[in-house]
Formats: sequence, structure tokens, C-alpha cells
Amino acid sequence: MREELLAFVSERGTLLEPDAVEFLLSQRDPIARLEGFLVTCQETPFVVTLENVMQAGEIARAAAKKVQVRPGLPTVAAIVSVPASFRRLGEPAGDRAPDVRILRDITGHSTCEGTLEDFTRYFRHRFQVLRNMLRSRHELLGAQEIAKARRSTREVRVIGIVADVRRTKNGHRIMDLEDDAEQISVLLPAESALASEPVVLDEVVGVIGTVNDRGLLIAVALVRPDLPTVKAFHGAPDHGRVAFMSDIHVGSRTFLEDKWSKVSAWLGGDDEIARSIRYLVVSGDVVDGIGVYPRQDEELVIDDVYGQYEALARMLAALPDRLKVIMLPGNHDAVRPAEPQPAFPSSIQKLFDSNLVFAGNPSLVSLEGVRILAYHGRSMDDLVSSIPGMSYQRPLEVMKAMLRMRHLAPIYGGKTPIAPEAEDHLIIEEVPDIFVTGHVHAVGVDQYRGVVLVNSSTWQAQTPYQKMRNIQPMPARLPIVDLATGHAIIREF
Ligand code: D5M
Ligand code: FE
Ligand code: ZN
Repeated sequence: MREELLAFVSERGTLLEPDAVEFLLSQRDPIARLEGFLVTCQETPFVVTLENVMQAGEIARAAAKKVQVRPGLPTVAAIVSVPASFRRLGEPAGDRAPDVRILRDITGHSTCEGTLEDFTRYFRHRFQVLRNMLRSRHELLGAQEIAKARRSTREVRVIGIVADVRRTKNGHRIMDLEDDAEQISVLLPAESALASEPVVLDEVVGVIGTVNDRGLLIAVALVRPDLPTVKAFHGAPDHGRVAFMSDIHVGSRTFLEDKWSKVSAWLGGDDEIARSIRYLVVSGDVVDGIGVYPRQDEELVIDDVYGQYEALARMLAALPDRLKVIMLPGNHDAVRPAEPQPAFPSSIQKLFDSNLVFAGNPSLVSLEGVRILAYHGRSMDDLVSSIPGMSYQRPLEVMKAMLRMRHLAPIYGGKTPIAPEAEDHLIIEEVPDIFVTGHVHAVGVDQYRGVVLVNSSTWQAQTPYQKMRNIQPMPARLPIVDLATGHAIIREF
């Protein structure tokens, strides 16, 4: 295959980075994949990089298979009925071995001690990675260092991390932008749409504008790293399905035992959709924990954290053997609260049977080659309160904002504790095929630029705390995604 691939490359008059060669050779059809990238280029590039083939190369292949992601499905009401086509395509899991790989998470790689140097290094890494992403955007070609841009009288392009953002009494907004050396104040004029463009602290953005005689950069455009505009769903060869859960909150008085019995019976029964589900991704808050919020003891029916995990282990052991469970922690779980969170420690893992794979929060997981970015979603607390128009009821909008920023938890110093690791693991470096969060106890499926979005409900009824904050949960819904097509449905229990 290597010779064929290299012959194809030379015939097309381009070069392939060594990493891109290895990556392509690990794919099912390397040439189709490369061709998928080349057809998106107006001119044949001099060199094709690893990033090129990873991000854009899926197009031709998917188009050839007529794979399509079902367009926006914003409300639950619209999707509780199962389209006949979804039912027809499913295949019973059979005896095929599950294919789960953790591609990326913090487990075993944590380095930070929380020193001042750690913070500096962490932000430098965040800035460098996102700056590189922004530099590849054509709008920002020729982006300059802030120090240099400041002295220019022409239109400039700069990239920086948002150090502050405030509104003036005239309705303008001023944003302070920092790069490794300098800072500049950017005016988002009241009379332009930019004045209402959401900007959050510590995100990395590009700005196009001109610097006035007082050194203020008057913006005409704001550029986010965002996702490439074209991407078809990169599907698995078979129509196996993955189901998503989170926020089970075992041990809580409000855990919905009857709903759990229903979903457990359905998964183990002979419904054809149930039989096609091979994987269950559980995205955190799997138990209620202890001491997570004041006076939590009054809300617990199991007040020992190991007892809570043991009860969960029994529940999961009762699920059918064909289901491979991938489980990550959330803010109620027994791992460090700071993100990225590592997988459960062995003292907890050993309570579960061998059908479980433990991953960190967040993690990038491959299921039969379909890449799933799973994140509990704590940062939604900060994003909902910082971005006008965002709401706990509409987590998919918050997830789209994360994808536009290419960051899961941009705001430092809010409710989401962030550990200053040497590398920023909360950057969305690779574009996933499916992006899933939990935490807000809502539910929904949608897509953004070809990425399937899932928010995975809860198995806990409204808690007194949520009642006080007027948070209405949507419990006992099971989102299910077809691994071949990316089609998603939600089943209610
Ligand atoms: O969070 C469940 C839901 O409750 C989620 O929508 C966030 C919200 N919540 C929980 N704690 C807080 C605080 N302290 N402030 C604001 N909103 C909150 P869970 O992680 O299951 O407790
Ligand atoms: Fe929760
Ligand atoms: Zn949570």
C-alpha cells in the first residue's frame, strides 16, 4: 500500500509529510482519504500535512458512501419517535469484538504542581496552539505581533488572549488582548455587530482593524479558530450504535431507580435498536459523591462513596455483556475536581467488572474509528453566565460556542477549577466526529459543521438545589447515535 500511496502522491505532483504518510496508512482507504482532501483544494498544495489529511480528508470518502449527518434536531419533542430508516439500518452487535481506544486524556500524564511557572507555561501553551490554528485561517494571513501592529498605520491582523472585556457607557465594548509580549486595547464599536459578539475571558481570538492615534485598535472583524466549514461524518463500516448517559448520581435520594430499571430492561431486551447498541459512554457524575455541596448528607441514601460506586457497579453489571461501557468522571466523582480530571483510581476501578473502560475528563475516544470527544461539561456553568442568550436548557448552543473557540473551558478562575498542566488538554485540537457533554441535566442532539453534538440527560430528578435555582432537568432520556451515519435519536424512558 505504501508504494501505491507514494506513486499516487507523485502522480498528483505533491509531497506528503512523513507523519501524514503513517496516518494515511493506518486508515482503511489511504488513497481515497488523500483524494478527499485534494478535491477540496483549489490548487494542489506543495506539501500535504498530517493536519490536512486528518481534518479534511474524510470528505470524498463520506460523499462516496453518501453518508450524511442529519441536520439540526434541536428539541426533544421532535425526536422521540424513531424514524423507520434508523430502525432498519441497525445491526445486532453479534460476536464482533468491541473496538475502543482512548486517543487522548490526562490519565498518567499530569505534571502540574500549581506553581506560578505552571500557570505561565499553561497559558503560553494555550496561546501557541490556538494562535497556530488561527494563523491557518485565511482572514488572518499575515497576522502580526501586537508590538509591531501597534506601530502600523495600515489595517492589521493580531492574535491574542482576552485579558479583559468591558462595556463603555456609550455602548462600545473594549477588549484587552495579550500576546506573549504585549497588550492592546481593542474597540468593538457600538454601531457594528461586533458590539454584541460574545467574547469570554481567556479565549484566544484574532482581530482585524486599524490602530488609531491613541493606540486603540478599532476592530472591523473578530475571527475565531472555529471548525473547518466542510466535513462529512466519518463513519464506522458497520451500523453499530453508541448510547450516551451521564449524571446518574447513584446514592442521591433523587436518583430515579424506576427509570433506571426501565432503561436497563430495554437495553437487555430484544428491541432491535437496543440490540444494535454496542457501546455506552457515561460522561461523569456517575455517583452523587459526598461533601460535594453544603449539607449534601441530607440528600443521600448511600452516604459512603465506595458504597455508591459498588451500587453503580451492580447496576452496570446487570447490563447485557455486548455493551462496552466507557466511563469518565464529573464534578461529583471521587477524583481531583480540577480539570482535566484523570480516570478513576484503581481503588474504584476494581469495584467494576471487566466490561468497563475508564477514561479521563475530557477524553478523546475512538469507537471503531469514530472519534468521540467526551467532556462532563462543568464549564457550561461559566459559559452560561458569561454569554448573553445562553441557557442551561440549551446546552447544544453552549457546545457550539466551545467548538467555535476550540476550547472546552476557556474561562479561568470561574466555577470550573482548571489545573495548569504543561499542555492545555482542554483545547479542542482534533475535530471529533461526535462531541458529548452532560452536567446540565438537559438533553439534546444536533450537529455543527458535521460534528454530531449530544447532551446526555440525567437519571436524577430535580434536586432541592435545582428547584431553588429554577433548573428544570430532563431526566431519563437516552441519546443513541449510529456509528456509520452519525444519525441520532433520543429515546425516553
Ligand atoms: O449539576 C447539575 C445542574 O445544576 C447543572 O445544570 C449545574 C447546576 N449547578 C450545580 N451546582 C451549581 C452551582 N454551584 N452553581 C450553579 N449551577 C449549579 P451537578 O454537577 O450535577 O451538581
Ligand atoms: Fe450532574
Ligand atoms: Zn455535574
